[in-house]
Amino acid sequence: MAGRFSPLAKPQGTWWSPLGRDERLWVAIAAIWGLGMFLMIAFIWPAIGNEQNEIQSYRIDPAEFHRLTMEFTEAHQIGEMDGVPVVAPPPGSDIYLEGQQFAWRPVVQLKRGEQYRFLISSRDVQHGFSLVMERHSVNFQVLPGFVTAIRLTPEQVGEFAVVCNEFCGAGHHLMTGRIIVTD
Ligand SMILES: [Cu+2]
Repeated sequence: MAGRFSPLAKPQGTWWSPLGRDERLWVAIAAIWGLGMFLMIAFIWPAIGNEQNEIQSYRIDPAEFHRLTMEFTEAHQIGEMDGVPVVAPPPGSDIYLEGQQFAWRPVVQLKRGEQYRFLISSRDVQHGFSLVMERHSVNFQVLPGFVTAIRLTPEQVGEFAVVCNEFCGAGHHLMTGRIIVTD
């Protein structure tokens, strides 16, 4: 009796007996399904999908990233929106976008059909970067100390919200950035 509740004792019952027919079937279905999803993600969508974003990341000192963002903002500022600077960098340029409790800085104004490279990082805590834009819908984590770089060619004119998708504090719900695309 004493051995019955010992983790070393052989368990009682029949659950360790060989798999039954139904169990084998369900394990096989799950394995095939998993393999199918792996093939879709790794090979099929990259070959035929049109929402593929080339995403890179590298390490950076948050203070250095902040300095680069300020430098970039000063160089290209054209105005202000709700206390956040608005920048209009030339096509082809690198764009620094910094998340901070509770805002994305700066607001970026782009030209339709031109390519830009976004460099995105956080100054303080973990944030989420979520953008819904034709061919460029992305959603990823933004961490202090890491830069996420994405190439973006806006093909639609309009105002796009950058939503923080990671709960980052009391003002999280207010943390919306802006990307403006003009002709
Ligand atoms: Cu946030």
